[in-house]
Amino acid sequence: MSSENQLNLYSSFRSHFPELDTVLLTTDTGISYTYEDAEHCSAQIANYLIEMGLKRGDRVSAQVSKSPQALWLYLAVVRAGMVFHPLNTAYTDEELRFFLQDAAPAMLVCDSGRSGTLQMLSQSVGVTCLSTLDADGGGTLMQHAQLCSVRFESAATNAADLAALVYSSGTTGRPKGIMLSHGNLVENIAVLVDYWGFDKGDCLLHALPIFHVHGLFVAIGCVLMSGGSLRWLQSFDVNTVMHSLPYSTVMMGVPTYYTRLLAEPDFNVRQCDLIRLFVSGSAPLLADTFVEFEQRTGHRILERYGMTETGMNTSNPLLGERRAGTVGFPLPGVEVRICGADNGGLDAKSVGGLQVRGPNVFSGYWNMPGKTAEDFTPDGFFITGDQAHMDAEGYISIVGRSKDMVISGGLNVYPKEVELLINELFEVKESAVIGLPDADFGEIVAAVVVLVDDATLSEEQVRSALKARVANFKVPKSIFFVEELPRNAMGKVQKDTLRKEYGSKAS
Ligand code: MLC
Ligand code: AMP
Repeated sequence: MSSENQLNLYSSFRSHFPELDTVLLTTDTGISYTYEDAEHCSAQIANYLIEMGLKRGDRVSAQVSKSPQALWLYLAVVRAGMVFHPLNTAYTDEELRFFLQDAAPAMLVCDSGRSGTLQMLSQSVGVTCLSTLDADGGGTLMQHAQLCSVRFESAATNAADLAALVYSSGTTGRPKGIMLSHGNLVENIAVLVDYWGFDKGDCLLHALPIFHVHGLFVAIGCVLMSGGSLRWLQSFDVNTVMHSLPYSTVMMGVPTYYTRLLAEPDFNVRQCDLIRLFVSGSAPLLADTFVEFEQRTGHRILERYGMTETGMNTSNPLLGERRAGTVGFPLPGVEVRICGADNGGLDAKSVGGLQVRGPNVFSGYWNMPGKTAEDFTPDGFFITGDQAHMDAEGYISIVGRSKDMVISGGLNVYPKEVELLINELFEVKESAVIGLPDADFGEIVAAVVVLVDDATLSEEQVRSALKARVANFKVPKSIFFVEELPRNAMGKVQKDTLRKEYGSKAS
């Protein structure tokens, strides 16, 4: 392969680093780390991974708390040409077993509190190398890495080489590994830096988790590719966010972050003195929230639209009008079309399936060539499963989903996965899982359950059975017991009827 194709995400970041003694991030406990820390610590971890026998292309799975060291780990993995596989910290052992079996990583990094259980679990699925990394940076990973050299030459990866493997569940209940290349990430982040006007003077308030595209690639990427800095919060705590806003120029969040800020009587315009941009995404931002936020702060939140498979696709403009209820225009280099069932183009203003093509679009699902082929059109557009329309000025609105999916507080839940688990309960005949509107999370997961004759089961029993098996955010917050589920003539459960019936009854 010619050197023209050479591209490494870390090297692309590195070429935008300012003087290495510049502060890169400041934590909520007031500890600062410089760009030199990022450069040296990621080199040490990369050297350690190689010392442990890991090679280019090997997956490194990480189920770790958010910490500066977790960020160094991500940078080290892509720097060494390995594949970063982030895992939600809420995943249970059972969920983890699937991910480890499927991704077959060469190393798992986890919190030392879980290392006993995970040691056995990972060995049982053939993952022999385990390191620990705790929220305070302690654990075996940094202990060993600190003994390694602070010099490391980034791997000469190519644009098409994998940088990350990020899982999302699917409509069949089986999670899919989304393969993201160095090219996908570099291209998309570079466009965002330019489109949103990032530069080295920016300080981004980072309260998002770092196991998803939004917090990991978009937020961190924009900073590292512009030489700016991060106000690094452990998680979204509304008071800490209000205290951190006065030091920040940009905030990125899911809509819940903005509704939680608005719910605080103390949240005010003075805290936003330095802020030049609020960005929202991962779930629909209600027009009411947009309007209320502008009334309270004078800021019009910039809403954008993306997916794990594609990174960011569309955005409201930085300088032009940001329109409530829309996700703006296709980003430069990203082709977006709205199609009917036959993939044909539609008349202006019609609602149809949104499809995307561009250098940001992933290369396929890990070990699932059939599913990959199914989700692309013959001319190379990715079928997102989102329903959209475009207004006369070209603003796109996401108006629904053809995929059965709930987005709760920015986290996706696929009903099928939860239904399968509920249906496994001895007392349950069948169930339907739906999303219901919620003022805080946007949508919450709810379950409508039919019991077998004479069986008894409480909401709490269903919840605790599920909590043992899946991450908390997938556990239904409302559960309704019914005699039977409404079905259409074809025997399909009518989820719309359930959503209408239970929409106002969610607890
Ligand atoms: C936590 N819980 C949730 C939840 N988060 N339940 C539903 N939906 C969620 N998102 C659970 C908790 O475990 C707890 O369960 C109970 O709900 C109440 O928790 P909480 O204290 O209110 O939640 P909190 O810890 O404050 O977290 C809420 C949140 C967080 C919104 C701050 O979920 C968050 O940061 N979400 C962002 C997710 C994200 O980064 N999405 C980007 C995906 S990338 P119990 O049982 O203990 O009471 C993507 C692409 C793109 O979509 O376009 O960006
Ligand atoms: P994920 O699988 O976590 O990457 O989630 C991607 C999905 O989030 C998209 O397919 C959309 O359904 C949804 N999404 C992301 N941003 C927005 C937005 N601004 N408005 C509406 N839905 C969004």
